[in-house]
Amino acid sequence: MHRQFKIYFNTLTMIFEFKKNKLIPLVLIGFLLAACEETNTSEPQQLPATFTFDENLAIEYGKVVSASFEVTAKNVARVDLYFNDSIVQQWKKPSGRISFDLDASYYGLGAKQLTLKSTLIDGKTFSDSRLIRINSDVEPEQWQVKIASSFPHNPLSFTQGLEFSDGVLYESTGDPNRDGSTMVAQVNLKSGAITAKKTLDGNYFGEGITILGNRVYQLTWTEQKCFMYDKKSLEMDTKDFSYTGEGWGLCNDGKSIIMSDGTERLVFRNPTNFQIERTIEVYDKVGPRSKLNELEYIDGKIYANVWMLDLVLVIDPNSGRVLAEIDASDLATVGKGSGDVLNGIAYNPATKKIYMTGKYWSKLFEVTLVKPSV
Ligand SMILES: [Ca+2]
Repeated sequence: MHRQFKIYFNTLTMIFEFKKNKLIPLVLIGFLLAACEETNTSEPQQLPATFTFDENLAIEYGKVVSASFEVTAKNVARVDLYFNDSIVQQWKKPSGRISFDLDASYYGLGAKQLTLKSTLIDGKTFSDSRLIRINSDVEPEQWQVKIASSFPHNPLSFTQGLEFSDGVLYESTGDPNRDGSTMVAQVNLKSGAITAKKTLDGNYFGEGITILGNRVYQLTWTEQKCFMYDKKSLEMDTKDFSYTGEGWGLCNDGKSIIMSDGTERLVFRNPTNFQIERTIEVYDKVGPRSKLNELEYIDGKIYANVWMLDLVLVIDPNSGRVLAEIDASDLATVGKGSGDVLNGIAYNPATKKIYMTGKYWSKLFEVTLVKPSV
C-alpha cells in the first residue's frame, strides 16, 4: 500500500473508533484526500540518512552507547544530529554507515527526541527521528510501612489531596458522581470529623491540594483550573490559574508548586503565576513510572502515590530518579474495606509523622517507614 494512502487509512480507522456515527462522510473525505495524494506524489520518499536503531532505545543514565546511521543517498552535503532541540554532532559529506556515541549522562532522565537532519547538495532537507529513553541508574530500595496509629476517616471522602499546615490537616476530595462532593476541608485528625469545608458544584472534579504561604491550591481533574483558598477561612480567591492537561496531585518544596498529571512527569510551577519552571520525568532502571497521583514533599524528597497500586514512590526532585518503593498493601488490607484505591499521604513537619489513607477508606493511618538495614 502506498505510504500516504496508508496514513489516511490509519487516520480513518482511528476516527472510526471515536466517531462511528459520522463514518460515511469521513470515509468519503478520506478517500478523496487519499486520491489527491496518490496523484500528487510521484515517488515514495526514501530518507537520504536514517538511524539504524528502532524507536524507544533505552539507555541507562551514566552509560555511553554506540549508535549509528546509514547514508543511502550520494548527494548528501551535511548531516546534523539533534538531541531534542540542540545540535550535538555534525558530519560533512558523509557516506555509508556512520557510528557515533550517545552519552546518556549529557541529558537528564526521560524520553528524548533524537533527530537526524540531512541536507542535500541542492539544499533540500530531510529528518529522521527516534524517541530514546534514558533510564535511571539507581535500583530503588524496597521499604515497608508499619502502622503506628489508626484514626477514623470519613468513608464518604474520595481523597485526592492530604496535607498538614501549621498542625492542621487539610483534605481535598473528588466527585465521581458529579453531585457536588468536591471539597477542600479542614479535618480533625483524631476524630476524622470535617471541621470546615468549601465545596464546588458538580461541574468541577476536585483533585490534589497543597498549601504554600496562606494559600490552599486545589487542582481540578480535566477542567484545567487551579482554585485557591485562604488557608484559615477557606474563603476562595477571586482569581484562579489555568493550565493545560489534566490535574492529579500537588505538593510543594517551599518555593515551587509540584504537580502530577497522571503521567510520569512532575511539573514545578511558580506559585505566583502557575507558570512552568521545570519538568522532571520519573524513571527507574526499567523505564518511566507513570500514573503518579497524590504527592507529598518530605525531607527533600517527593513521595507519590501510584494510581491503582498500593504503592508510594520516593523520588529525587532534581533528577526524577525513583529512590525507593514503599509497599503499602498492609494499609489496604486493614483500611480499604469497601473503599477505593490508596491515595493520600501527608507529613506533619512539626511532629515528623507521616499519614496515609485512601479514597472512601474508613481509616487513616500514622505510619512509620521500615527501611532495609544497612
Ligand atoms: Ca499530600
